Amino acid sequence: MYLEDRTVRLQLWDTAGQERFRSLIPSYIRDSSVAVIVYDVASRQSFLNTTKWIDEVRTERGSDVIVVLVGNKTDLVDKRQVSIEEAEAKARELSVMFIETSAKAGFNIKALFRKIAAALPGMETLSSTKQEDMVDVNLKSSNANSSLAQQQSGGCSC
Ligand SMILES: Nc1nc2c(ncn2[C@@H]2O[C@H](COP(=O)(O)OP(=O)(O)OP(=O)(O)O)[C@@H](O)[C@H]2O)c(=O)[nH]1
Ligand SMILES: [Mg+2]
Repeated sequence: MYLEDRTVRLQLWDTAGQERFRSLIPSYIRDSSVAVIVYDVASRQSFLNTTKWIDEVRTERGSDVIVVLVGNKTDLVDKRQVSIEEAEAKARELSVMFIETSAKAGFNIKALFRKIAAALPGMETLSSTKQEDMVDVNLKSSNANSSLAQQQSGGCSC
């Protein structure tokens, strides 16, 4: 995919979520830069299950891996069991990225992959990533008068 002036090649490995394939998953995790953990917004149980998957990824790779929690099937509006707020709170608490999608409606799929690509090591300089990771830094001078004088003279206060 193209991200601003860069070409990013993503290799995707789709693991099976069923319990009987569980023992195979650590070998996928070990070689991956990103883990995308998908639940169904119409299934509270699938949302609850994501905790153990996130734990498993963290146990295997610590902070060397980017984790994205994805709430899929947003098209099932009347069947929703997990709110976006609850999922966002969980993602914040576990320090993982989060996005809601609908594979069926094609909603946010491109955004998901752009988010993943932009979060990869070495992509920090992209303006699209800088925006959401930006932190407000308030530089306060101990001498209010000198700060004011600098501003008035057009000087930089940093
Ligand atoms: N309504 C709706 N159904 C979806 C969406 N995405 C997938 N599905 C359906 O959900 C079911 C499960 O989809 P899969 O892609 O097999 O899910 P999976 O997580 O890969 O399942 P495993 O490979 O068994 O772990 C299928 O019937 C899909 O058609 C979506 O965005 N909306
Ligand atoms: Mg599958």
